Amino acid sequence: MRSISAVLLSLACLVNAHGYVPQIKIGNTYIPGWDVSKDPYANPAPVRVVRRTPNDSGFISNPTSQDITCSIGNSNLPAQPITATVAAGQTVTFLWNTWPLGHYGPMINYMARCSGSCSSFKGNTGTPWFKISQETYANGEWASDKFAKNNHSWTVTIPPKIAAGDYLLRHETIALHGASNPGGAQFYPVCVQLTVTGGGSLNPSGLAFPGAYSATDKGILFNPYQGDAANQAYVAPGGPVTSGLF
Ligand SMILES: [Cu+2]
Repeated sequence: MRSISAVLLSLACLVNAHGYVPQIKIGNTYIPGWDVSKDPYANPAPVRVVRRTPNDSGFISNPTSQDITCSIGNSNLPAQPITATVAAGQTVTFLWNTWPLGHYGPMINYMARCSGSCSSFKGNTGTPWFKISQETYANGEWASDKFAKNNHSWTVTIPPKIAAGDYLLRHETIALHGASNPGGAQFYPVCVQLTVTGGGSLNPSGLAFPGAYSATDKGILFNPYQGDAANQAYVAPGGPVTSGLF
């Protein structure tokens, strides 16, 4: 049975625009992201390090669609011609414009080495992706609520041991408030184009987007209201964090 609050949250979901990433921060430097409220309408289209989407801040409900790679419509849009430079071991902070409490779910981060230039790399074929970090549920709180309470920002550390080069960083939250039914999970991925400097010699890969997720994965078809999430031992989709990166 769905609680009243679950129903209200679902309604809020329908009428409110969802969050997006209008700004990122690397070290102490703020860099424009993709502002869904303005950037799709600007002419000429702005050049950004965060991959563009149409005028859509909604969610993806089919984890095997082309949209799962880098957000809605991204596979049909030209990639951006620039990257942001970050040293291996340094952090990238995603400064979302908003995020609601109660969109229970994990925060997950992946990377993929751009084959050739990131400006011509879609990331939607082969298995270039690897998981670099994730948080699920800890200390009585979903990672998504920790994110919402932290001024809807999330900081990702670039693994110190990956090889220097150009990469996509795929940052994602999955909202599980409606995920007890198949197709009810909501995916919110966003990709940023990075040039990683320094680093080590590792060149991990192994995951595909689309491909890494299916609608019936335990971490995707999941009822977050069925008792304490800790007792359900929630396991995020996409497998474990790649070992040896840090
Ligand atoms: Cu929502």
